[in-house]
Amino acid sequence: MRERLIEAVLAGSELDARELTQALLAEGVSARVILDETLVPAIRRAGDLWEQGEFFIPELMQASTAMKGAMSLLRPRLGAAGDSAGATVVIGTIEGDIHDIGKTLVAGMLEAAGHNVVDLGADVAPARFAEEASRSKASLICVSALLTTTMLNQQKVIEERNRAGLAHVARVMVGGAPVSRAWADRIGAEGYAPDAFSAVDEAARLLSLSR
Ligand code: B12
Repeated sequence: MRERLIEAVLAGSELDARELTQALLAEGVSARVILDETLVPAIRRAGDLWEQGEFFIPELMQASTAMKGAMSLLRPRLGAAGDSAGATVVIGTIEGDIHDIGKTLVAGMLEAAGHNVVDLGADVAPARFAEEASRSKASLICVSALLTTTMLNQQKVIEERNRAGLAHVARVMVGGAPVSRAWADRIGAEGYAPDAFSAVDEAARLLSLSR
């Protein structure tokens, strides 16, 4: 059934992807296993097919829509054992970048951990993160980037945050496939996590610094 779910994502069939996800859940397979061992490999395989010239952007878009449909069933079940301090978190994908699957997963995990998440979506201007953090009194700003070109703009979020006088109020956590701890250190981001699961622990660490 997992192979069929991978096929459904690759075929861009949201309906099938949702049905198969539901069936796997009914069989008792955990949401995390479905995500890690089926959906994430499926979207990566779509990326490989794209690199090999077998997929074009529309196929990749359909695959991501199918993946998001399946993910919406998993999100309420991805309960994380993190800090449920109920902090306000502002999250978005940086300006110039429309990749939002990973960001949405991180947002879902933080929500599952008990935080109040304000999701600004994708292609978000650096100043907008700081404005929203100020408006919603957020203690954490999360910035996703999937492109080596757009990750440069993550630094601008930190500059805008500092300019708004929020340096000691709202910590910044960065992430996304090309992002690393070394990059986070270089641009002055307080936090970094390689995936949505460790993002919950990293958020708890950063929030404990703020207290
Ligand atoms: C799906 C996809 C798309 C879809 C996006 C649909 C959507 N709504 O998101 C579409 C088709 C639109 C797309 C477009 C493009 N794409 Co694209 N895309 C991908 C693909 C195949 C998968 C990305 C994905 O969703 N992965 C699955 C998620 C779960 O993983 P993730 O995003 O890494 O997120 C995890 C972690 O990184 C982390 N994380 C993510 N964000 C955050 C944030 C924080 C705060 C934290 C702590 C953690 C964290 O946690 C997540 C969950 O565990 C990748 C290839 C790949 N293998 O990654 C290419 C890829 C990212 N795309 C690429 C490119 C080049 C493009 C285009 C420029 C193509 C073009 N010529 O038009 C455009 C960009 C348009 C733009 N301006 O943004 C390149 C980037 C190369 C680079 N290094 O810069 C890649 C790597 C493909 C490749 N090998 O060349 N793409």
